[in-house]
Amino acid sequence: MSDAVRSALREQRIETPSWAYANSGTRFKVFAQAGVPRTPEEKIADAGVVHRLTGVAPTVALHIPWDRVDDYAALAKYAADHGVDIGAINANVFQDDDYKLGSVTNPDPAVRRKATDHLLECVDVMDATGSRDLKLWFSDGTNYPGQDSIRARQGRLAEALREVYDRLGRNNPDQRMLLEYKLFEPAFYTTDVPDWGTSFAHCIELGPKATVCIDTGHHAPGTNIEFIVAFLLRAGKLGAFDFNSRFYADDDLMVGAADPFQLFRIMHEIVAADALRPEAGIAFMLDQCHNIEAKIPAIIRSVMNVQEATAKALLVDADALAAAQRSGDVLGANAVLMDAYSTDARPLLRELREELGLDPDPVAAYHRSGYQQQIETERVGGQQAGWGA
Ligand code: PSV
Ligand code: MN
Repeated sequence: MSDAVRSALREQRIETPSWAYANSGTRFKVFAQAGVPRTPEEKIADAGVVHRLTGVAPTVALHIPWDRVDDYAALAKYAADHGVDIGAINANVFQDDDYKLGSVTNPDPAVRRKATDHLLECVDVMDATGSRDLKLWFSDGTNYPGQDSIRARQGRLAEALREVYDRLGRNNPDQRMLLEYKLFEPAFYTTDVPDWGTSFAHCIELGPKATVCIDTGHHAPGTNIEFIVAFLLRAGKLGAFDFNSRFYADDDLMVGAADPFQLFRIMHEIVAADALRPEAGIAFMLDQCHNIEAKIPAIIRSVMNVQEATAKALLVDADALAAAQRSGDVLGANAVLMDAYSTDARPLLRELREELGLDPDPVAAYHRSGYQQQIETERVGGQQAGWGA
């Protein structure tokens, strides 16, 4: 492994989401697990363990109000004491009764005001935690043709985004807005931010602090996600990933579980554009739910899956690829990519972890650590965190 590959892997940063440590499920059933956090602090403690074992997950994203506390500066201090920083602040304008017909696109101006105020509150939270990124996902849309004006809703969306955008950076010039899209669900007919093009257009209108967040689970089957990655990278408008994988709709399974080749192709575009470096400003985040599997080992596994895909992307022989592409050698170019993808990157990553003083097998290290038994014994009573809690 070349020094460049080694140092790129050492520098890689993957953010874990607070909600992945909590209980989750489908609309049919949430299965509770023993030892699940009851407070934002306990979620952060779990994120600290994932970082300690993997060495590449130094930030944890919060979701407001799921992670609402009285003192966010104190929460950031608590996180630092556990070896992690607070990452993106995710707004939540999808769980109040008021939002039945939408949040920032609701036909009622009073509901729009309430939703926009929540987004502004999230920027206040960012000021207190030192977070750079505000991540916005809107469940807004309609279920039936004629229900509302599609065009008017776009106008209302633009207005709310503008107000929030203009509030960014008052105390921290690095603050950014990440606008996430999702094809459908919960709205079934129109969704107000359904695809990367809509998100891109709003981000362009807003200005340089607004960029697109690609949630890998939010596309129609067969969508070429690496094309979207390449396009947005060229335009300087790719801000972040919400990594997960899907077999059918938004399944929120472990990244790299359903289609590791797709993850490799995505990471190849990132590496080819030299966008892996933290200074490139792309946040590599997980957005997953572990409904039936043990949560902390699943999150560790997910971090490792991203590392593996990244290592393979870094192993692509860029010179050989460029030469084959220049000479129109279709099979040769494809072979260069497939050679890298077919390489077993696990020994390299084990070596790297040892160099960093980590256990080469973080999942086994977790099972040996006794942490799971500890949280199962200690976290008894109280209300386990989960959707809406
Ligand atoms: C919506 O499906 C989404 O991907 C958004 O990122 C939300 O914030 C997150 O899931 C909630 O789990
Ligand atoms: Mn997401």
